[in-house]
Amino acid sequence: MLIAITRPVSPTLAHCELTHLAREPIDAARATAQHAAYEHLLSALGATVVRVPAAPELPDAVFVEDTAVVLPEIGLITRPGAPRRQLETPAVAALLAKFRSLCFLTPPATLDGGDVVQLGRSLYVGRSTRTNEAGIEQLQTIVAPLDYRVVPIEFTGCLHLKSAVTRIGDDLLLLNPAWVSSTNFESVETVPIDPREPYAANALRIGGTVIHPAQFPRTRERLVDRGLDVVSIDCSELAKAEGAVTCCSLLLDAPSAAT
Ligand code: CIR
Repeated sequence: MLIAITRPVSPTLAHCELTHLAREPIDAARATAQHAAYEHLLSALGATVVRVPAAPELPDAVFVEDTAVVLPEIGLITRPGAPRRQLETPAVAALLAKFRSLCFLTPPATLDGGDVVQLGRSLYVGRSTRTNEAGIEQLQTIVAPLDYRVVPIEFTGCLHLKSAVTRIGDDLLLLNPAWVSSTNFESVETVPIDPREPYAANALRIGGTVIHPAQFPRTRERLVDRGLDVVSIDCSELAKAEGAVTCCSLLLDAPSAAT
């Protein structure tokens, strides 16, 4: 069964970390409603939503993607690059331990799950303000025996690699060419976002469906033209906190008995 790990929106979301966006008021109640619709959609698409307990005092706790990298073989608990966000990981680890053997990054490594794009046995990892060389090296050491290769990627313009590129098909990526070069992903086809929608590359694929932010209709058009099944969702309030659709869940397969 497909498990989607999520975590409630904190009432302190307006105090979130921000890197590329100017701070503006965030309506936590509206963000909570958008998050509830997101969870509902995950359920409708066949996922069992399992929530990490709320952490009202941790503004960015809703962005669970950054706290772990989940592979079929292991769950790697990260050390998020924003020090305040490292407080988010223990509760995620406690829950993820029900589904995976856990590994942990250790200092001085930092790595955000939002910087890791998986394509088969390749883990593309963005060099970012959150993910450092030690983080990439420790990831490599942990996953090499499991037969994964780690490919460091340069990108620019956004917080995480997954803001610039995400997987929307078995061998298909949605990508902002202004932020990351498609030449990094050899032998994989890419769909470029509409250049007027720079934040539109973050999409979440579940089965044959692509969840995509409703704020980006022009890029959606490109996905639909491509024959993809797209469900648009309003995550405009979470976007003010520099989040989008991948960052609010960790998706993993688990045997039915594990829940
Ligand atoms: C942060 O700066 O860490 C949060 N405000 C946003 C994190 C979004 N995470 C993601 O896209 N993977």
